[in-house]
Amino acid sequence: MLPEEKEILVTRASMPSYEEFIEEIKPIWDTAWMTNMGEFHNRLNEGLKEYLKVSNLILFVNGHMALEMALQAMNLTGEVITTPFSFASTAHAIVRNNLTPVFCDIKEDDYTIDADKIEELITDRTAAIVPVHVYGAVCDVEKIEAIARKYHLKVIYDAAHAFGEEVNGRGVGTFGDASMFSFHATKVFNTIEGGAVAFHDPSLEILLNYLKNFGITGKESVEYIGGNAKMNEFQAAMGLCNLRHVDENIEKRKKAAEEYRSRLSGVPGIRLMDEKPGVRYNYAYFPVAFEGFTLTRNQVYDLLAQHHIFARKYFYPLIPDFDCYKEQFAGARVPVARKAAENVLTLPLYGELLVEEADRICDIILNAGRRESL
Ligand code: T4K
Repeated sequence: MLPEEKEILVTRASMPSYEEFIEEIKPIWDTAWMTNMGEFHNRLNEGLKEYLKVSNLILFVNGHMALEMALQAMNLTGEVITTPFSFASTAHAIVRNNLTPVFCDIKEDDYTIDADKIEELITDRTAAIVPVHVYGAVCDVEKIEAIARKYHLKVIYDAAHAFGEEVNGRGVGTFGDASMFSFHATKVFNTIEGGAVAFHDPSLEILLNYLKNFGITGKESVEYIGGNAKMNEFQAAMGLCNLRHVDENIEKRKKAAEEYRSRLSGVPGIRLMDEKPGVRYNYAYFPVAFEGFTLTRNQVYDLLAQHHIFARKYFYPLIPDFDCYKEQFAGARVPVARKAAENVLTLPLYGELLVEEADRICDIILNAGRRESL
């Protein structure tokens, strides 16, 4: 296959070598212990606490259930202020807890919730804020903390995209009351499927552990209406392997991301996401906004697809415009988020993406842009 015919998807899961994984899971055949908080689960839990620089962490079967159960553990009622510019999971976790999402607009420079617009949405029913570190851009954590303190609100971050990020050396999962990380195959670090909640109040640990195991509290007692959200031993084993390589993986992503940045920054009509000083980024996604470029976002998407390059429109449509929400929320006043949903394309980015491939993607976009402007 010619290099220009090779299919390039938006991401490609990072995996250890076949031999490394097989060696890792061998002991499971001795113990036959495959799930329910086994040895691999517990080792990964400790390893991740250290890597993420958080004091309290509980593993889950996936990021979505982690977020749902973090919200359940907070015992909230009423409204939750959140972003419309995210994956379905964020709003679904709120609604599935019988809470009402209130959509706050986002910032143009990094697509995170606009903290200056939160206060005007607070009512006497507001219980919490669920911001998202979307694409790995860290939210305005200080402003959000000040608002939460002033109005006695809980803050639960959706940090699905922010694995391993730090702000001035502090783990991103230490902000707010809790943070959810996703370890899905498409993420910077994966356990095939998986997730975790990092949290501030250590007394939540017992409750979260009960909730993920049906609310069972003893041999003959069930005190909570929990679910089944346990990470199994094979997932944890994949995590233990991937954790050994995650720094190397982030370095490789960084190289491809830097190539995109150097080729695309300063091009009229193309806007790249701002990077803030003091943040250790993980290069999870590379979003590009086409605003007044010679091609629209959708034209760039189609053009790349003709070259077997499958970028993605994360996050289109906007959550309030989903079929399941539009009746109630399509009127949400979120113009910046609407514009982002129309204009942003996330380019392929993963550890194995070669710098030359990133370069070729830029060539395709820039050459077509030049042709159109003639
Ligand atoms: N909050 C936010 C902000 C999130 O973005 C997500 C998940 C969540 C919460 C919930 O976390 P989890 O419960 O998922 O842990 C993908 C992922 O399924 C989803 O985890 C992720 N966000 C979302 C942004 O992207 P799709 O429907 O776009 O995935 P899919 O199947 O099209 O895969 C994308 C590309 O990834 C493929 O083209 C190739 C590559 N891939 C995919 C899979 C499944 C692999 O290389 N290996 C694989 O096994 O949702």
